[in-house]
Amino acid sequence: MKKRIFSGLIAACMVLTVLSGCASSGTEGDTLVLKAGFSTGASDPRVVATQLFKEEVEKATDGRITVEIHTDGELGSDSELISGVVNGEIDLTASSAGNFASYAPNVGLSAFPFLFDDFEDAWKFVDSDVETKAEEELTEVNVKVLGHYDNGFRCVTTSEAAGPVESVSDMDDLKIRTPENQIVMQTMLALGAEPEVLGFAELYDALKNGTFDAQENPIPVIYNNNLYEVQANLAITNHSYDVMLFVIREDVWDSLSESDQKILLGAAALAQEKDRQLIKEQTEDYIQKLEEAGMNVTYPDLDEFKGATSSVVDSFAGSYDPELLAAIR
Ligand code: EAX
Repeated sequence: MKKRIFSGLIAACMVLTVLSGCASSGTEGDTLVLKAGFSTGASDPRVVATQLFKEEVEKATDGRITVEIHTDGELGSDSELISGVVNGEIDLTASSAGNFASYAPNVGLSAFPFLFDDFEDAWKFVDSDVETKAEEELTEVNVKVLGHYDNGFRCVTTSEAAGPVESVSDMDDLKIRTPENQIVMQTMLALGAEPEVLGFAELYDALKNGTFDAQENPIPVIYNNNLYEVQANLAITNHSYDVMLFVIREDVWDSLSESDQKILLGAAALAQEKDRQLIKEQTEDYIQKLEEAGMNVTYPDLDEFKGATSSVVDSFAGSYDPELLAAIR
């Protein structure tokens, strides 16, 4: 009899061990390392903001969940970082919304030329349900949006040889590097330039060796990644607002307990605020720094640029949800 009770106890313990093993996945107690990758340097606001996200998450979980930050394209270019999240090699990244368009065509519509007058105008849109609707398709490709960082308003820089951009005619035949963003490329084509895609981590050297005459990026990116060392002129075009999606692998997100999900969302909200504050400040302060670093800054007539790019939205009529396009118009 004793033997039967003893073997019953053993069996019961084995069942409990198996159950607690299954039940524990995704609840309190699991340690987790989240690998985060970025195409830019550590001083870029998206990385500074994610550093705050890291600190908040590690503090709130007593180090049970940790975040590993990799910068300068170490884990790949923007499109490789995004595909890394999609196929589960990378857990977190932040990249311009337009870089996600190949997975979710409606995402990135906030990049249409001259859509917003200032940051408050842009943040109102990005935090609206129109943007949420545009991002819905991302969940089908394993991408969960944790927050909206800000890259700023994109401006054109050119080499000494290409000369400054004072008007649209100075954009004619300009060999300009762009990210893999169809709206930005169409905007450059509408201005008469010749856009070509290149990963951001290779951009500095490509400008240095003259592969491109020009590139376009927001003021903070130009300064924080030292592009003023290889570009002589900056034209304040603000031609495209560049929202960034701060994203996590959906499968990892789904495996988290509700309380851990709340911790990540709270940390992402603080990071988003930090990023936006830095980008706004740097956009206002860094033009002077770029002039002090030797860049020749011009302020072209933006009405001419707006006129030349007013047809860009129409060229995407077929590839965006008509309701979303109507909201944009
Ligand atoms: O900010 O590739 C680009 O031009 C993007 O702006 C990139 O994320 C750097």
